[in-house]
Amino acid sequence: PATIYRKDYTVPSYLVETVELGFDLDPDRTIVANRITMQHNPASPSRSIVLHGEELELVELRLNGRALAPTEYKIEGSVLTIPRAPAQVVLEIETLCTPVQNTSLSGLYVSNGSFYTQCEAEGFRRITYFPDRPDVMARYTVMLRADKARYPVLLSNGNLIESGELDDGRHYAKWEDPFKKPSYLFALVAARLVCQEEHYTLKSGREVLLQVWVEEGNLDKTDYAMQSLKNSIRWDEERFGLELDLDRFMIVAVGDFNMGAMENKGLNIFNTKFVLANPRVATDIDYAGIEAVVGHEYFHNWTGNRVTCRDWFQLSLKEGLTVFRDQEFSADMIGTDSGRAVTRIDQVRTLRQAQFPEDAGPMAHPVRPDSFVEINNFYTVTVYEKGAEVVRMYQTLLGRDGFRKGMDLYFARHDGQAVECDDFRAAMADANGRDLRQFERWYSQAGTPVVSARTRYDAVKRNFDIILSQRCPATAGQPDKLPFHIPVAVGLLDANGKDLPLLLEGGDHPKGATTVVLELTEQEQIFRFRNVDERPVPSILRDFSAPVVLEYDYTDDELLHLYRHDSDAVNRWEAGQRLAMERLLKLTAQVSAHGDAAALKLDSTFIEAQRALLVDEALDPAFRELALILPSETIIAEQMEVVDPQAIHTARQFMRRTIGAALKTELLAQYHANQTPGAYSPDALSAGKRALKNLCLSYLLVAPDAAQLQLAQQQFDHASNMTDRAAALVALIHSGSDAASYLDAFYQDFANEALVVDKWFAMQAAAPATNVAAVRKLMQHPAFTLKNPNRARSLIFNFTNGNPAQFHAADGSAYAFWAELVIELDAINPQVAARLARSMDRWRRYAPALQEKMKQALEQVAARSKLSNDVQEVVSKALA
Ligand code: BAL
Ligand code: ZN
Repeated sequence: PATIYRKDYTVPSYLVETVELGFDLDPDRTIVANRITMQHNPASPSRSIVLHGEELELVELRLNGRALAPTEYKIEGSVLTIPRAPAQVVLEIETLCTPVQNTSLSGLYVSNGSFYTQCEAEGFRRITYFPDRPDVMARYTVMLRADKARYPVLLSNGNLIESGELDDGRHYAKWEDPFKKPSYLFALVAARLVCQEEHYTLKSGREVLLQVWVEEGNLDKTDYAMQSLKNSIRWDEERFGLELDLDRFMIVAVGDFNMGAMENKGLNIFNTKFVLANPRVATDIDYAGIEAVVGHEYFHNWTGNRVTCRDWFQLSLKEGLTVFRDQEFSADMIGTDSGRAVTRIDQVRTLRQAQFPEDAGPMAHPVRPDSFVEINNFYTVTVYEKGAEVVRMYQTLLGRDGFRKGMDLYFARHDGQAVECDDFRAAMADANGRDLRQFERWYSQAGTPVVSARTRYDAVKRNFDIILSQRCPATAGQPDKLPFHIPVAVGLLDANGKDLPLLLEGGDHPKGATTVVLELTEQEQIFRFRNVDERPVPSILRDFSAPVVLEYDYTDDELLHLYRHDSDAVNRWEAGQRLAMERLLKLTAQVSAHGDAAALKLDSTFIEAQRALLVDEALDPAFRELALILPSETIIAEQMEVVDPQAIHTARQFMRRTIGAALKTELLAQYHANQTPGAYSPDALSAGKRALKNLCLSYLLVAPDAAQLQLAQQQFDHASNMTDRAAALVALIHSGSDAASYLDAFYQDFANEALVVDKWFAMQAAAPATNVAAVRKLMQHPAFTLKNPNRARSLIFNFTNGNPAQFHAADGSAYAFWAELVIELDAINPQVAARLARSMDRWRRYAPALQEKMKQALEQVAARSKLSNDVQEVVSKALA
């Protein structure tokens, strides 16, 4: 397959003004009539009309009223070219497609008997021939016709302008989108659905109609999505002055969906996972996910839809920015500093768990990639989460007000346009009179920068110097990197743990500031703080001010000091993680050397630090929970030269068991102190209490006695919400006791709730006792199917990515399983298959015996003759 390069971008030869689409919807044979008015783009030297189409049967192609003979156009692969076209063109195209056979879930497809679409990135070309590229923006009118009994609800983008009856029990609906949009934002739904709706008044006084559409039987699970939508609308008005531009905004939930959700103009289509919730079926994490994703898709209406991407290399222009916006929304919804810090810690954990490994692996790419084979492979944690970090750094450098000025200028300049990441950066720079040229490297250079800090204290002159240097590891195609522009937020703690007022030489921060942002732009720089009366403990990279690895030679005492006192909650948490990581790495090395956990020891210093934190009632329960979670097995693996997954698991379990035993009294006390009686509420404080309580339970259940087992069993039996019920079940599964009867009971209770059945598979997939044979057995369960992405991910991905000790079993049996599943899934849904293929990204970091077997599995997949571009790109990069 061909590689596509950013440098090869050319403007579209023709620009589209209007699109009129007519659909006669039938699962086996949908007829799509498409009338496009277009005109030659004066900026293009080409007079060829270029259209994209895939899996379509072309019935007729007319140009300015005349049917074209097959000799008058050319179809090569997925490109249809009409050479020597006139300047003004009306194209009429009739095609056929077969939605019921579309298992890729890209384009028009059938889920549970109804029609849905997914067009980003390149799904529209599976619906009709079209210049399917984001810089072609047009106005759409859509006529939907379908059987009324089977598809009573007919939806598309924009406003409903007409509807009525047709012959033979059919009906129609005509929709018009008043805004021009790229084809990837097109959507239709024809389904048997019901909705929760509400009239909502915008700040301006204008009234809009909000709807959340779901399958019958799910109307008791739409309240939180609706509330989140209203909160999102209000937040974007208040924080960014951005108003909903449509009279009607719809969310539709569908069970078969590749992504989390999709921001189609006025008609967001969502994975059910991010809409449906009530206390019985959804956990606190599910509720938080719904708020974030509803916000995310809504915020795209401005950052993505009104201003879109020139080409798919610019994907982070809308995704990084919109993730940042949804992160800020979620933090503002909690509304407290400690709540904000908790959301920030979660973001850091995601980066370390998924983005740093990606940035160090064979699929490493810049936030704005230079090339790709399959764009669907670039909906990554780098484009999304690192992209959001890059946007966050503007705010860190420019301040909230400066960032807002930049946003205002961005919309003033580019509303209605398809633009580049550079345009966003220029708006930020110009609105603030700042030179952000060097900042461009965050978009163009892959890899996680390492910031190395040294300090020196001059007691006579009362100077404290922080010497920062930076480097960035080589990545594929980028052996050498230039220095980044890195904001490093710093504070200094005195011996009592108090923040010192800072006086940075050459700095222009306010007097008395206790955190200042150092701007590291060179390979090495010295920052001098004056009037420092004693050697302080530096708190560096506060609030995780840049997506980097920070190296600093902290002593244990310094880390303990920060862990006790740092006013910056993120760095306070970070100090605990460093203390834990040092120990985990040592313990892992010991297990590797001796083969078991017999001789392991955990020092009381660490245990006492954890005890003190656990019982510190001044701290937010959610913060205490995060502080007590040890770095994950994946994050530990990233710190090792040669990864030994079993040793990591053994060492981490040893540490959890030791903490569980040593803090038993406090864990029990906190377990009881953090109950949330009364009606369930997903608010941050209640959710934090449940999180802490359930973390205590999990520690108590690592090596439980009868009383502790009973605690979990009782929680399972009497839980009034899914958070507590699922947590009890997970604790029981991980305890090593026989949890079969609880698993059965859980399944029986929720067999009709697809999202809960996903949880049931997921918790078993990640359980320490689940080996590949057990996964194969679960695949035989009547509720399992590879065709539903959520189900496939729940069992297969949670095993390959969430159960490293079993996935890396010494005999390589799980690697063979992985290869089998990648191949099987590829025939069904290449996007999902390619995600699974990524489980092998880090294969070169394992011991030679494992490496050899992983390589064989990769080669087995690569050798298949009928691979999708998606999977081929991933495995060939892994093997390169
Ligand atoms: N645009 C794809 C789904 C999302 O990021 O919202
Ligand atoms: Zn998005």
